This record gives sequence, C-alpha cells and structure tokens, in this order.
Amino acid sequence: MSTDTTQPTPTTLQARAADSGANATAAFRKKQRTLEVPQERVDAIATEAIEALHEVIRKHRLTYEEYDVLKSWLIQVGEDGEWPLLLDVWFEHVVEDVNTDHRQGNKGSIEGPYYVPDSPEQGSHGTIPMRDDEPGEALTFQGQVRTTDGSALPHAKVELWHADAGGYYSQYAPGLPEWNLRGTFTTDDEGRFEIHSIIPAPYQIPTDGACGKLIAAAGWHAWRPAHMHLKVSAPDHELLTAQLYFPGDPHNEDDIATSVKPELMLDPRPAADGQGKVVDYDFVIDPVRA
Ligand code: MBD
Ligand code: FE
Repeated sequence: MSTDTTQPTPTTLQARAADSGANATAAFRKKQRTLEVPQERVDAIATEAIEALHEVIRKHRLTYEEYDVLKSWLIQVGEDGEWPLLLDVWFEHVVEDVNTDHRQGNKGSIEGPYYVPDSPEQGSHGTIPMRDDEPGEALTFQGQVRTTDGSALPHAKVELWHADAGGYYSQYAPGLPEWNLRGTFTTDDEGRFEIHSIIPAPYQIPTDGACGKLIAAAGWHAWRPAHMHLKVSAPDHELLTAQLYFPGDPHNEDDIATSVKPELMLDPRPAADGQGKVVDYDFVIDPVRA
C-alpha cells in the first residue's frame, strides 16, 4: 500500500514508548501463568543460551565499556516496559515456527505485544468497533473457516485486531476508544464471516524507547508492514494466530519482526460500490492431535 495513510490521526496523541511499553507489560502480567518445567530442561536451555552469548562476547572481544553500556541498555528495556516488545519483535517468530510446523492448515504468524482477549462480539457479518469518523480506507474482509478435511466450521471464532490509519493500537496508545479496531466474530452456519473495517497503516516500533535506541544504533529501520492480527479458533481445533499483509508495502520484504510469509499476503480488490476494498481469505485450521 502507499504510505500516504501513515500520518497520525488528528484525534490520536503521540504515543510514547514508555506508555505503550508499560501497557504491554501490564497486559502481559494479566495473562502470565506459572509452569512446571523439568529441571533438566531448564538446565539445558539456560546453559546453552548462556554459552551462545559467551561465544558472541569472545568473537567480538566485548570491551568493558561496551559491557557497561549493555547493562544500562538492558535496565532501560525494563524501565521502558519494552520486554514484551523486544521479545515479540526478535524472538517470537522462532517460537511460532517450532510450535506450528506440524500443521497442515493455514500458516500462522506471531501474536505480538498488542493482543487483548474478550473483544466485543459482533456476530458473523458485522463491523469492527471503530469511531464514527474513523480515518482510513474501508476494507471488507470476508471468508470461510474450514477444518483440514475441507468441511466448513460453523460458529468458529475469528478475533481481529489491528492498528488504525495512524499506526496506533487501542489500549496501547492514548486517545483511542477502548475497543477501537478490536472485535470478535463468529462464523455462520456455513462457516462464513464478513467483517467491515479499515486498512491499517504500517507500524513503527516506538523510536524513543530502548528498542528504538538499539535500532538506531545498529542502523536498522523500525517498521513492520501494515498488518491485521487474527486468532481463529473452534472446539477441538488448534488455535490459529495469524497476521495478514497487504501487497506493495515497502516493508513486506524486511519486516523488523520477521513475520511475513507469502501465504499471509492478501489480494484486495476495489469494492463493487466504490467504497474502499474487498478481500477474501479463508482459514483452514488443524484438529487437535490425538
Ligand atoms: C506490532 O504491531 C506487532 O504486531 C509486533 C509483532 C511487534 C510490534 C508491534
Ligand atoms: Fe501488530
């Protein structure tokens, strides 16, 4: 898509890293649970992770000055609340890969830091919660949810959340209604859904926090291509967490979060009534393994 939709929306105040970071950290604390991991597994993973970093230190002969800067930076990641952001941007895609590579159904993608459960229920054919004057190009997103044998899944749940036309997520940027551009849809008797929303803008990682500092110091860019997040679920099926992307985005090829896959590219077309775009996308989800 063109980048002319990336200006902040007039009603949105500038998001600050410390705010969106703190929100992401607070949201994660709510979902956090404890888990008994066998001692041998903790030992193996921790030992190998530590040794992998020793290798990097030796290879680059890290100086004491650099070691101190690294310490300060790690402290700042926590102070800015950016651990969820950092982990989801640079590590979650590998976790996603090893946990879904057995699937026969749809390719998924990472959840990222901005999911909120229990968004408002909007039926099978409906409009995602948005402002009356929501900026951005209208998008009708429609499709069917099926199981791997091809049969339709009625009453499957399709949760959708995405940034607005300024690149801001509700509950993580100031000035937006609580559930803006977050909704839960349920497929009809034929497994179909039809969702009215707007096309989100590309997303820029906050540049004023610790992650932004690293990005600038390393000479990287801070962009994720425009994307919509989804969770598709049905009883006795594995939860599919996915993102869908728009053709032509300059960052589809170099997403900072390494989460674009060719199977996740949408193919929107102009709507028949001239109001924005329409796109079809079906989901095939895997039955839970016996
Ligand atoms: C996002 O919107 C996102 O999806 C990810 C993975 C990381 C940062 C911001
Ligand atoms: Fe996102």
